[in-house]
Amino acid sequence: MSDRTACYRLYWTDRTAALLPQYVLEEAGIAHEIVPVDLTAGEQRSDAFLARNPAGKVPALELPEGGFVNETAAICQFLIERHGLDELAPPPGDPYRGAFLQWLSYLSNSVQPSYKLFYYPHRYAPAPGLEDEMRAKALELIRDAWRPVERHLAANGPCHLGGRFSLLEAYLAMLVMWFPEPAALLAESPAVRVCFAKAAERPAAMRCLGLPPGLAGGSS
Ligand SMILES: N[C@@H](CCC(=O)N[C@@H](CS)C(=O)NCC(=O)O)C(=O)O
Repeated sequence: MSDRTACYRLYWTDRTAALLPQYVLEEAGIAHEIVPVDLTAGEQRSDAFLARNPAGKVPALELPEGGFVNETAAICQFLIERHGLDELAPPPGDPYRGAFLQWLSYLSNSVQPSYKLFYYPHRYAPAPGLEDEMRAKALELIRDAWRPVERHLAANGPCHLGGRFSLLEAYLAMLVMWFPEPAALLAESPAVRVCFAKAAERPAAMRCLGLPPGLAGGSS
């Protein structure tokens, strides 16, 4: 689409958190343009990109009327509210609203950042040459971050909000796919696997989040 003001522009990189707002846009059929950002070339640190998102991260969402909303959870929540996508999140006043916000915050603030240490060990290792140790430690932290999710889903699943599908299942599925061996995480977290399968029932989630067919098995 050539008219910059006609639709949302999502600054996006494959296999990153940008896949989640892409999923919301596609699930809801909202007109948008994907603008690839080359993280390996450091494009996120260019002046042009920092003017879009001062944090130097994807995703960044440019609004049709101008201006930006950044941060994965905020972008998704913003789109859901603005377009009345109640099937993706309980609206204010809904009895499930509190639980939705709780788990949105947990996935965004605890599970998602735990992966940073694994994927950017050079940034966090206490000294050069300790990247392998950092990655091993990071895997422990990632598993620790998943434990409360597994506990909650085992007691209250199959979805975060019981039987009610929401954005949270897609968020979980994206984060499962970031695990070095997603099948291993699903094997050791049976309730996460069932929840992952709920996301895999949605064609837009399969497509946008790159979920491999058959990975979760059934959603029994
Ligand atoms: N809190 C931000 C984190 C975004 C983030 O860390 N994005 C990563 C990709 S998943 C990124 O852009 N990394 C590039 C870098 O750190 O240089 C959000 O949830 O949107």
